[in-house]
Amino acid sequence: GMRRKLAAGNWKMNGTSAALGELDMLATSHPAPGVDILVCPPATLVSAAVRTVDNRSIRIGGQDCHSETNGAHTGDISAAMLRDAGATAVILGHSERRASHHETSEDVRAKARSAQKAGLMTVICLGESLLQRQATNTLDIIGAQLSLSVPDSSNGQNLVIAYEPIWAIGSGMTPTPDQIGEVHDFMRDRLEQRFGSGVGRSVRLLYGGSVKAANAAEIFGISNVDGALVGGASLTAADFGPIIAAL
Ligand code: G2H
Repeated sequence: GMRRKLAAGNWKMNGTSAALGELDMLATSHPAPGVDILVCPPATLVSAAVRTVDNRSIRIGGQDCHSETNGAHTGDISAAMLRDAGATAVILGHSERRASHHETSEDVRAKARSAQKAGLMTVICLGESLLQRQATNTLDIIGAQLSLSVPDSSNGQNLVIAYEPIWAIGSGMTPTPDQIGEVHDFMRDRLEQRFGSGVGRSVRLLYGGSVKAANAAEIFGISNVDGALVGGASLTAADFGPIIAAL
């Protein structure tokens, strides 16, 4: 197809410089010519991670950024700073940030606009809670998050969407292939409606939430699933490598 597969690793708040050895091993043992690999370590490791991969086929990204370029925002980092450190991507709107840092979809869109302007590929996360799914309005939730979180400046190169049902994150529970396919088909339709079929069809749609080697091949076989956003199983080359190989 026209969309290159993408395996994205989200290290969350895990990893000190010792973890760079895993990245080096991943780059050495899993050259995956037909697919894209993105690793998003904590911000403290971005520069060192860029040096570690040393232009081998892994891109490095951040896990969040501020919507402004600089200023009085203690503790925050900007998209331009990530870019300056060598990152080429950033995860935005992860449910852990929406929950713990009260990020709204409007916040996520402002961050994404700034990140795309700085030349970063944005991996925008969305997903429903268990309560929302039980109330059977999953597609309404996803539709609203998608339209509010994605900026107009998006295209197939600077936008990736990750569907991460909150109840599947770090829980070991994964949705059925039909449940994943329903949401991914819906997101594809919405993107084509908004951006036209050319751009809409070129945006990559990742699934995220308890992806591991044992379920990766089945998930990658679902229509409109172009890869995965992987948390826990992206921390070691031994776990992440087989997931990449299943793409
Ligand atoms: C969802 C996912 C990565 P995990 O948060 O973003 O984490 O694979 O550990 O469920």
